[in-house]
Amino acid sequence: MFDEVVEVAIRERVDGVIHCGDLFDDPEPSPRAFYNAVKSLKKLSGAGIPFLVIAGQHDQPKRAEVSPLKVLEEVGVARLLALGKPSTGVVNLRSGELGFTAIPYTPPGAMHGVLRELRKPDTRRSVLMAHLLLKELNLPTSHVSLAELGVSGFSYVALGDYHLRWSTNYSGVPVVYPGSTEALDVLESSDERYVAMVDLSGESASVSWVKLSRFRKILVVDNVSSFADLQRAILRYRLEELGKKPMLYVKLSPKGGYTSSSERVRIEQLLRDLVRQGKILNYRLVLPGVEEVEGSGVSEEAPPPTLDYVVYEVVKDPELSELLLKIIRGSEGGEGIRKVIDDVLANERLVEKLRKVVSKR
Ligand SMILES: [Mn+2]
Repeated sequence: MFDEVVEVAIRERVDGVIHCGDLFDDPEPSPRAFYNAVKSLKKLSGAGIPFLVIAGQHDQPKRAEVSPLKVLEEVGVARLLALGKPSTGVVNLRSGELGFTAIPYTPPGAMHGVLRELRKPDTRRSVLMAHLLLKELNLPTSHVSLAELGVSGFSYVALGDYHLRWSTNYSGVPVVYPGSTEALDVLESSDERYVAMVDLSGESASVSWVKLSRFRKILVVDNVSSFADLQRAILRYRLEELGKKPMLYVKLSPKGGYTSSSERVRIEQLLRDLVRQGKILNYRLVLPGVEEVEGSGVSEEAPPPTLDYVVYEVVKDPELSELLLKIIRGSEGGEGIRKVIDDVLANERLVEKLRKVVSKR
């Protein structure tokens, strides 16, 4: 986790830590997230190591709110190099001057204008920091190539936005996505997280990797067809032995006994209990019929959700979502709507549930 990055920085006595955006996952972080960030960054500044950061889209507040990075700068634990538009300048590190050009998250439409006006620093060594997805990553949301970015002349190119480790060398300049320090999605459930150690003392930059160990794991439980299935899988994972509460990603099998509502209710209950008991951080339950997310890359565009998924996400209750789906499909000419309503009225427990949902609105 980020705290471990700070420990590495202090242990390795680095000159500075650079972060290329999305330090926070939310432009309005929780007090807990703020507290953790300030606590870690204070250790860093206490050790005389500057923290240089640019904004990702998650650090850029919508409307006229204050960016959380601005708050960190105000309390003196970060230096915000670029928030809404690019900047070029020089920072003084223990080892001397470091020139920088910083490109915060920029909407695709504005990117080419930004690149045309980009200036390079006039220093012996310099870093290009940018929050963007390179075309070279081959993602549907990529829109800038290394050639368009114009990396020649920089000593090092530090990139953010892509959550997995990726690096290349472009006409002698190392170009690096170190990846996120935490996995945020099941697509990133690779078991490896790194920080890049960059040495700019020589003629050309050299990069080495430090592997992190304390990141959060995402446990995937596939093909669950019954409550017992899930229970067994969870026992196998030995949750209490993992250093950090994991996230649990549970996929129900399309041909399981879970199709009886009571089985799904039990599965959900178990997952909620695990959260309440502090054994997992959260969970994601995927019902069959939800399109599989394909590929191993990270896409910011989720696949179009199915009706089942949308309804489930709204009510967060398997039994109620099944009922609503019946009603919706019944009105499309499937099972008669009258019969669905009669069934509901015959089920007192369900009527009570519905009453609660309605009274909450
Ligand atoms: Mn981003």
